[in-house]
Amino acid sequence: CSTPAVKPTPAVDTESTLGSLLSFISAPVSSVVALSSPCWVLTAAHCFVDGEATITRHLSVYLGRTAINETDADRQQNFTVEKLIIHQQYDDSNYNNDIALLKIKSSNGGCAVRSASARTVCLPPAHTQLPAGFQCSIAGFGLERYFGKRYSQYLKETEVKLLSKSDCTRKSQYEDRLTENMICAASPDWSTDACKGDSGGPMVCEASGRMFLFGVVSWGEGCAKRNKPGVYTRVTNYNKWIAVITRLPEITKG
Ligand code: 4AZ
Repeated sequence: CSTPAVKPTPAVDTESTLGSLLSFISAPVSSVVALSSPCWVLTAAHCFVDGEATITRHLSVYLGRTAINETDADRQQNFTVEKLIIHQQYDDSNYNNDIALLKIKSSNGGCAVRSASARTVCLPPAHTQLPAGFQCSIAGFGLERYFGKRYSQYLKETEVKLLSKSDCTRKSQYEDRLTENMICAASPDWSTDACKGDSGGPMVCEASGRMFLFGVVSWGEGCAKRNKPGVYTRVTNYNKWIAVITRLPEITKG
């Protein structure tokens, strides 16, 4: 991985330089995804299995984009999706194992190239746990309000703090809806959160001077709602799964 701890410094209110660490996928719903190696993008399974089956030839990945309707040929890298790997144990009923990998390919057959606006993110060592209260960043093009209609035109980012399992399984929060493969995060005053359309996007946390991908935006009851944190796929439970898929020759070669 190659993600130094660059703190996002939004140029304008709605735009985020955190987008430089991330990439953007156009279908089935606009969302931000995390690039875990130059050929692989890590995202959420439920982005693909809600509703109709996804056909990979209908998917595109755009790296380095920070505005939905603006194409900047100098910054952007475009890809088709060669493979879509949805976790075999993904459970649509409770979003357990909400994780997927996309293998990307450019028109000349290559993978992503490191640039000022696109780079890979570090995966934390298996089963690493950060303490409750640890601050992490999330980003996406999702709704600004749960009952809103329009997705954000610009990539946005915000900060949330990790919650302990005992907090998040309280009766007022998610009780037994939380599995071992999920991690909760929220803002202490419930003022900011991930929302619909942010799914599949990254939650990155800074440790030892680098940004690590600790979570994938997965679900939550409402957005920025009191006692209803955002729920993220616990990426550190999938190191082996990621390693097997991205290294197996029969899978990586197709
Ligand atoms: C969604 O539907 C969604 N507040 C994602 C995150 C959250 C809620 C909904 C968390 O994609």
